[in-house]
Amino acid sequence: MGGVLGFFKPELSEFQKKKLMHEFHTFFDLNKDGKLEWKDFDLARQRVCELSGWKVGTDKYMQTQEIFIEIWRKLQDDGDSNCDGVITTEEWIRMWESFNDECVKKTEKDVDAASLVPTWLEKYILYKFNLYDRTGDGVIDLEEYEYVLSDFGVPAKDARAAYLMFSENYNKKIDIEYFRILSAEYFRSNDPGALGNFITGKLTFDD
Ligand SMILES: [Ca+2]
Ligand SMILES: [Ca+2]
Repeated sequence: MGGVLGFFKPELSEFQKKKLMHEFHTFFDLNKDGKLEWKDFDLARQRVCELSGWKVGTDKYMQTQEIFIEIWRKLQDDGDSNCDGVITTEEWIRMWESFNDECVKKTEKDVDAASLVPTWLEKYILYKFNLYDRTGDGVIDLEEYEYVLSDFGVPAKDARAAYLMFSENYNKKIDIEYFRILSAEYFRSNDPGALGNFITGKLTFDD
């Protein structure tokens, strides 16, 4: 939206930072030690294989491993500014600020800057979609969404309320195209009315 109006601030708002920190703590920092390392991605990799029933040595298992190594490597390139193998919360926010800053420069070229995401995040969004889409029919339904989020500690009633919001009362199918739009809004948008704000099952960022 910012891109359309040609007005896009390089600094992140408190609202944007809260969304990013929520994502960091809930979905990325899986061992809950307050920092991101390969360990967290290795846990995510194991979790997706377990949830999907992919056994060690199968093609799916190997592919998942490659995808997670790639996501972590690219995220480290972008975010681990002191190259110590750890992404702290400060580095995480700084990475998003510099990405935001890069996007501001692109608005001059008529790009909708608010919909841009880093390349590692494109891969992460795809992983997340596949994690939710348990039956593999190309659409995330309410049951799948609720089930996967419960694994991350999100209460079922919050998951249901969030789904109702971003699916616009079940009128919109949550396919990969729509999921990508919602995810980009979550990570990038400063619009409190963006439906993508609800994609993680968190209903408010006022606290
Ligand atoms: Ca961690
Ligand atoms: Ca670091």
